Amino acid sequence: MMKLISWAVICAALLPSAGAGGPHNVMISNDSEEGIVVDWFNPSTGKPMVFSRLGQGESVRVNSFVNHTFLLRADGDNCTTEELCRYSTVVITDNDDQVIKVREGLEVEHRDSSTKAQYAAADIVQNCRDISKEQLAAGHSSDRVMKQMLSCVEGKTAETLEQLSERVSTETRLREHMSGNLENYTCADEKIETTVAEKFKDWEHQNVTRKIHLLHERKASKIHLVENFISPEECAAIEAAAKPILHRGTVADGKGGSRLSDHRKAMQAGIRIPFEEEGTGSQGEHIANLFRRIYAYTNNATGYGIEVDGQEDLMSIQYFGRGKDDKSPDNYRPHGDGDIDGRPHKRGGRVATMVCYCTADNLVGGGTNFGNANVFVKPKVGAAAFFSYLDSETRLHDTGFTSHSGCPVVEGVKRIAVHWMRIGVNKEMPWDSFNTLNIHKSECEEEE
Ligand SMILES: *[C@@H]1O[C@H](CO)[C@@H](O)[C@H](O)[C@H]1NC(C)=O
Ligand SMILES: *[C@@H]1O[C@H](CO)[C@@H](O)[C@H](O)[C@H]1NC(C)=O
Ligand SMILES: *[C@@H]1O[C@H](CO)[C@@H](O)[C@H](O)[C@H]1NC(C)=O
Ligand SMILES: *[C@@H]1O[C@H](CO)[C@@H](O)[C@H](O)[C@H]1NC(C)=O
Ligand SMILES: *[C@@H]1O[C@H](CO)[C@@H](O)[C@H](O)[C@H]1NC(C)=O
Ligand SMILES: *[C@H]1O[C@@H](CO)[C@H](O)[C@@H](O)[C@@H]1NC(C)=O
Repeated sequence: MMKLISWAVICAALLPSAGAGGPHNVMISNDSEEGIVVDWFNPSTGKPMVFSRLGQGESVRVNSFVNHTFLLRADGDNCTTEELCRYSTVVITDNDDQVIKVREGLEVEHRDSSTKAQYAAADIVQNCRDISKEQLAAGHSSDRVMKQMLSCVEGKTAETLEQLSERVSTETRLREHMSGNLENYTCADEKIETTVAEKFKDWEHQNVTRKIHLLHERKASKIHLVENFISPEECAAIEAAAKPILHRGTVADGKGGSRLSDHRKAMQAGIRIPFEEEGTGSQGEHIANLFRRIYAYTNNATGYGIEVDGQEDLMSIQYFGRGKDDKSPDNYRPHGDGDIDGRPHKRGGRVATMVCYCTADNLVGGGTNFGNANVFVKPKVGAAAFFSYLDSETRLHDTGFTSHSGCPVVEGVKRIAVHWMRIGVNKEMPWDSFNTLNIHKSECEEEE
């Protein structure tokens, strides 16, 4: 319900001071638990005067001018206007479409045309989230709710934000905002299966043809599922190499190093590639074969043309379920493996990842969820999830579609062999001559 103030009564009080910008249409609404009193500061006397009282669902519209000040206070407070208890003030800006919402604790949200895009995005997400909540409550599957939420947000952003120049950054923000909320629903759904691809292709390598599911296909971001990518012998060789050196995983610390974090809870072991064992029929040869296959596939899928020299080790990562009551299950919260901020590639930075599924014994949870791309991969022994996050032509990184999580492992064991691929490394400048900010160590030393 909109409270209408008689213009005749207030116009006199709201006359502009000389040279002030406006008038601007301003709406003030009560979004709080308590009644709100709106006082207007008379510029000539400097004294507040009661302009409106806003009860349940009420708002008031007024034409006002730049620098006019309104005072907002709780109706219930036993205060005189001279001696205020709790209050907030708001100053009218020189922009159109001003909306002032008074929230809990007299917190003021003041929007205008300059902040519109930002708030439009938040509103759309809120609105779509409310719809999704209702659907979840009505017992729809979380997969279906997620799809509906995505199309809700996409549909609305297209119509609402098209005109606004902030489109790209807003959509990125939206996707992140949204996937944060959907992440938990998706991971908690035990029945969810791997996303069904719209397109498939075959990849032939050394006389073996493998089926590829193209789950997400953009220039700067691709997500593929490769069937029968890793053999049982290869998995066994990796597990044997990992066993004596398993330790708790770490994350980059933003200062060039790494640290322990609850966002990444799993055991891992880095496995050096024993190229010297190639052609010997040993266990090490299996590992080297897999490694070369990873590069063959990556180059085929992306055109990066990268080589095995100077690259990171293979990583064996193992997640152990401890049951539904475990408050802190093994998982890896949403993250990008390299830069996914749309910016140009930094030399030596990661550009693609291969996740090979080796063990999924009695597994509950543990899916790989690409929340922003609406892609979910359920671990399947022998298969691999491939994703890349650099456009090989423009050399610009993905804008967030390959952000992914390792869902909490509730029961069973998940073992994966992961490899992160980089561009700009070689024998002379291997990956570990760069720190986690992709600054080559010699550059740091020069600066110091
Ligand atoms: C509003 O206030 C600011 C800061 O005091 C001042 O710089 C500006 O000129 C004022 N604008 C008008 C239109 O009075
Ligand atoms: C408000 O405060 C005055 C002075 O302290 C007091 O006399 C009066 O009873 C109070 N009114 C209410 C409704 O609390
Ligand atoms: C999702 O789960 C994580 C970990 O339990 C929690 O920290 C986070 O707040 C949850 N997010 C939402 C939106 O519920
Ligand atoms: C990728 O492999 C397929 C067949 O396996 C082949 O037809 C295609 O030309 C390859 N593409 C590139 C870019 O190497
Ligand atoms: C693939 O098959 C062809 C023809 O049978 C054979 O000549 C070639 O050596 C095979 N290549 C590999 C890598 O096994
Ligand atoms: C603001 O006014 C108070 C007192 O009338 C009501 O109790 C609140 O419900 C109302 N807030 C909203 C959001 O309408």
